[in-house]
Amino acid sequence: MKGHIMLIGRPSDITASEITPATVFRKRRALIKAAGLGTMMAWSGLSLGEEPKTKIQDYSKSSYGQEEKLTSYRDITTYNNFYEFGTGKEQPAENVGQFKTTPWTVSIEGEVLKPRKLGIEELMKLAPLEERIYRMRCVEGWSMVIPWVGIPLSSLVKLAQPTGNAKFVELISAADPATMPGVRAPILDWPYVEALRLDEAMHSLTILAVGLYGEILPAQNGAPVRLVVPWKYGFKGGKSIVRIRFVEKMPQTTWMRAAPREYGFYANVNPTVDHPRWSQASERRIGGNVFSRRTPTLMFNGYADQVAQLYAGMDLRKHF
Ligand SMILES: Nc1nc2c(c(=O)[nH]1)N[C@H]1C(S)=C(S)[C@@H](COP(=O)(O)O)O[C@H]1N2
Ligand SMILES: [Mo]
Repeated sequence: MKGHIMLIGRPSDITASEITPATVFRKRRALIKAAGLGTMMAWSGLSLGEEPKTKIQDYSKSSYGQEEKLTSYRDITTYNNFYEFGTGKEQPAENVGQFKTTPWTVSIEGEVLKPRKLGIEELMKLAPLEERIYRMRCVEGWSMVIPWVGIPLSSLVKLAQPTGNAKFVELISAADPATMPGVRAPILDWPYVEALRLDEAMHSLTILAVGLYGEILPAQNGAPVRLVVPWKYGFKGGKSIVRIRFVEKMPQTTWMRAAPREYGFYANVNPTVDHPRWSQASERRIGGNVFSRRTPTLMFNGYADQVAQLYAGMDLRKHF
């Protein structure tokens, strides 16, 4: 068995928000100092530890999640799981420097009438860009509230025109050893693969995200395009997607291959199905302090009204 954080012991309960950014900024400051870049950055109007941002021009707000308190931009972009850039929570933000997200094409393949390569600019025009504020829950027991900007995955499925044989959609992430240091190590079986049943892919909550907080997605969050499925554990949301393949048989996903007893195909957030090594009954919202209480985890991450019917008649203990 391969060694990686999700497989080793219980996830630590250290509060990320206070500790992580400070550590990142300290390291980055040291790097910038070493490279003599301090004056250059001051010159360009950026302060230390701040990345340039690019506003998304045309997107509309939506009513999704308006009542939620948003996790800060800093927490969302410095506390990440993106093992292609290392297994530490701060490593993705630190290690994405060489990773190029333009130009970018997504290849649509398999059981479709219209296989094709789609440039990221074309993909962003498949449907009106919309902000969706979603609760996100990691299998490790922490959660965030993230204002994504994206399009429904269904708009891409409609463009592809799946044949009658297509039952699942496989989403394959980039795996470039030259620019993704984690890919040079046997952390997982690269490339990272996730998949959905076709009806899950068509559900209106399922989006391809290209931005957050109205800005183009930062690399550490899966630029230029990543999957977001808010009723499932975070690992279903593959980042930096390069191929979308329509298939007849249920794909073996990366985490199923890594640890089939621990990570099932469905990965629906379910407080009554514990991870074999820890409880899933509660969660810790990132951005609190050490005294913040864990809150009860909700079935389907609180989206049961909208998605429970997808699993009618299924034994969700067996199909975890
Ligand atoms: N390609 C790829 N996608 C990935 C991962 C990864 O390691 N590689 N980690 C997953 C996990 S475990 C989580 S919780 C979310 C985290 O997304 P965020 O960092 O944008 O919050 O990304 C998911 N997508
Ligand atoms: Mo996760």
